[in-house]
Amino acid sequence: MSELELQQYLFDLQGYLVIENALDADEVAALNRLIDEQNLPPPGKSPRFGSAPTLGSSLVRAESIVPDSMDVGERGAPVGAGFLNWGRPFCDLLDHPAIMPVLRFRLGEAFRLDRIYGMHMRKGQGYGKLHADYGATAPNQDVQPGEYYAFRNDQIYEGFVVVGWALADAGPGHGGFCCIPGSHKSNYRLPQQISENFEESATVIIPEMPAGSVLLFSEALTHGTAAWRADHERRTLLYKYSKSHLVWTSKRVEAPTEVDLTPRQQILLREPGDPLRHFPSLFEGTAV
Ligand SMILES: O=C(O)CCC(=O)C(=O)O
Ligand SMILES: [Fe+2]
Repeated sequence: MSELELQQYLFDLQGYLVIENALDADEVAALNRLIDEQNLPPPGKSPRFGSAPTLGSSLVRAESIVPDSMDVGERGAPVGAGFLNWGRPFCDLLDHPAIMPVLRFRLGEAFRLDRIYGMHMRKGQGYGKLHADYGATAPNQDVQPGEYYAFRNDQIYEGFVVVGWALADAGPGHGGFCCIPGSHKSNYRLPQQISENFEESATVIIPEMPAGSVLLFSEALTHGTAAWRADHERRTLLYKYSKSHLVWTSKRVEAPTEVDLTPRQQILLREPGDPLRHFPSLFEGTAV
């Protein structure tokens, strides 16, 4: 069985996948140095930094979704490019070879970057609660069905894949990203008994992610953020991808002014469009 087949199996089974050593120690250090240079305020009420686009929508209904107006530490213009403006290493993660084959399997040939933000947390900091953006536990259950694609129980089952780059060690002893493995396939809403005490629930796990690991997960997975327990600061960069015709917000991540993107990276920032008709393949003439 090839490595990709193994990754496909695990992603499908668990709703998430961790690839260790996707970045080497020098690459992790370079990204951390560039973040340090931003002189961000210490992690505050919201752990987010470097977001794009900034949302702040009054239409946000889900309590679990924190409007980006709560973000702190925004620097660099235009604000619509977020941390992509902080240097080429952030842009090179957009289509890093470790993630492209997995994203292709989940999202097809044509997909786009919907939004980005970083997460930093200090010891003792908690955040959020368990949530899923698609499926039985999602807040969008009552949307009207669309046309020509399969809906079960009028629910949206298509979704997003989140890519999270660990720039500091994270794992069961530290806190950070947590999830209920396999919950992207669940037919029932998350029971209150689990959501109320999710950090104590045996069904909720925190994957081991040494610095340099990359995490991919479906937004249909029930997931959240466990309180940070480590002495060192949590640092994760999140890149959220969707099929080319799907969007989360009416705003877009803008191209950075400080870095020239490659043609493939530029495709990721295009306006949404029907796959391969109004949005090109990301894999034309490439090995991955
Ligand atoms: O990495 C985390 O703490 C969870 C972030 C999250 O909820 C998300 O990306 O949707
Ligand atoms: Fe989330």
